[in-house]
Amino acid sequence: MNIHYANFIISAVSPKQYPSTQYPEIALAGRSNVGKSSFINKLINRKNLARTSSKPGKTQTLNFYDIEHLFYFVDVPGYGYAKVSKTERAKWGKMLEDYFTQRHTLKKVFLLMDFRHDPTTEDVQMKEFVEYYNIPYQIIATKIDKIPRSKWNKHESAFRKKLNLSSTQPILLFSAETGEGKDAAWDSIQKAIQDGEISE
Ligand SMILES: Nc1nc2c(ncn2[C@@H]2O[C@H](COP(=O)(O)OP(=O)(O)OP(=O)(O)O)[C@@H](O)[C@H]2O)c(=O)[nH]1
Ligand SMILES: [Mg+2]
Repeated sequence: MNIHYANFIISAVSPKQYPSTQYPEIALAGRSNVGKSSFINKLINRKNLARTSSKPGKTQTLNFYDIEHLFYFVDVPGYGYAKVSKTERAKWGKMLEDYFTQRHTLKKVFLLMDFRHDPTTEDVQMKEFVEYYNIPYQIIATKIDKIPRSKWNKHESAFRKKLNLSSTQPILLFSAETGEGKDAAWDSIQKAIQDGEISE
């Protein structure tokens, strides 16, 4: 996919701030520092449209990016950042629950998880959360360039076990560094945003 137009639209914390133009949406969720912003930038070939953060946990809003006037990427603030207070955490939970329950244009959630480590308890909870709300999702293992190819199978098995995935459920292996997995990610997006429509 060749992207000509990609633009940051709005930071939102509550439904009334979501963009009113109704494009299908793909949300990126995952722990802080997992590579959500880098994923967006790599897919659209921009260095820094989605701000990659030096301070993890700093972004506390849903950031909407218009891609080609075709769909939105929604960069969801990361979880698992220890220095966030209980109040902040509760606000974050409410923001996500509002978003998942009220945003009917949401087509799929990409759940990003660091391929180097076993999924965390919060990763597992996030997966259960989207399953609970019946939202289609895709597990994306990030930073695969940091793991030698010979160990990929081992890491993938660990993911399957921890996340309790069926053997047919795909894990998309991705690197924002090398671009590996980019085509598969675009395929997944295209399937999701065409959902229910007759493609021409
Ligand atoms: N080697 C490697 N580094 C990556 C990859 N993806 C992201 N990074 C690095 O990981 C760090 C965090 O990336 P971000 O994209 O800012 O992570 P994020 O999930 O958006 O983080 P928050 O916005 O804090 O939730 C940056 O230093 C990136 O350069 C990858 O695929 N490979
Ligand atoms: Mg980010």
